[in-house]
Amino acid sequence: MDDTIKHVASPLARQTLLDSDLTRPVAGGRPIPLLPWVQVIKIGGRSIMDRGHEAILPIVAELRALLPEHRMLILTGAGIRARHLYSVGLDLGLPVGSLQPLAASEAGQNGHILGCLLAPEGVSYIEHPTIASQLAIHLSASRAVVGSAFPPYHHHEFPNSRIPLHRADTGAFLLADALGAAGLTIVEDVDGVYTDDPNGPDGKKAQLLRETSFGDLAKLKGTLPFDPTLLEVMANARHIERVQVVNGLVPGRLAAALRGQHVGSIIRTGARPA
Ligand code: GWN
Ligand code: ATP
Repeated sequence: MDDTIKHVASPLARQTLLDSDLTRPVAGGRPIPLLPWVQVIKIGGRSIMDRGHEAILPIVAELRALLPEHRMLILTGAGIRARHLYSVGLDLGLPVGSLQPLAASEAGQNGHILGCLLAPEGVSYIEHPTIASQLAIHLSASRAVVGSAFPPYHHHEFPNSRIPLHRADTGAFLLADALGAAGLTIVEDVDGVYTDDPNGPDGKKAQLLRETSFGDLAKLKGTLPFDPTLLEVMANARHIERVQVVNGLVPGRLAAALRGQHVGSIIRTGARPA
């Protein structure tokens, strides 16, 4: 009977996945970049979208002008409606995994708004499952698509915080790194990352960090203009070596960043050159 047993030849078949010394020979390699030509752009929910047409229309014009030069995945953050949602949900005692999809849907709404405004250029909002499995074909049919920057954890959200830890900035980075994208630009309402919140009580003393790293930012005592978990995922980045944070309220900054100019804060990640 022995010769009827089928043995599956696999270097991982007979050993634990818990010992990294044993898995490294097969699992230690760098993953292939899936879409090395796509530029990922995260548009702030609170910092840009919540300001309405005064902030949104110039950004839309800039994105439109960039279409002939770049193929883009434009991802939107959630903004003030999610913050209101957190306060109502937390008051009711909802678990973090229930708050996460509710807040994520606000990021999606902002994406739908951008998708409508860029529709004449052939740009559409595409759903998370479409980003996961059909991004290449959509970006072959159109120069750009819009999606939600929130990572879709739902009830798989991590339970060590009452507010979802991984929000739009982290989601945009995770996606850009998984795709092996050409770059990630985060669009905010400040000139970049400062030593402290430039709009806070000690804002006048805050200094702009034109060039910094995830490690240096982790040592900063104050707040950041993005989810703190972004620093954790940057530490383990595989492809994206630097992220630029730019001020989307200043015309031309986003376009200049995509053309390779240093117009905001450049944050170096833990990814090593290939
Ligand atoms: O609904 O605006 O995708 O792209 O995290 O899940 O909460 O969903 O629970 O494909 O799967 O609200 O319905 O919504 O923003 O996330 O989407 O219109 O299952 O296209 O149905 O991973 O868009 O939405 O909110 O992104 O971030 O139907 Mo929305 Mo979001 Mo649409 Mo999506 Mo969530 Mo789907 Mo999903 Mo849910
Ligand atoms: P979302 O997309 O999640 O809605 P957002 O990216 O649009 O969010 P915020 O989360 O509000 O926007 O982040 C931008 C704000 O962060 C800035 O307006 C600024 O006041 C604040 N901020 C806090 N700390 C800093 C810092 N160290 N440097 C720069 N800005 C900071």
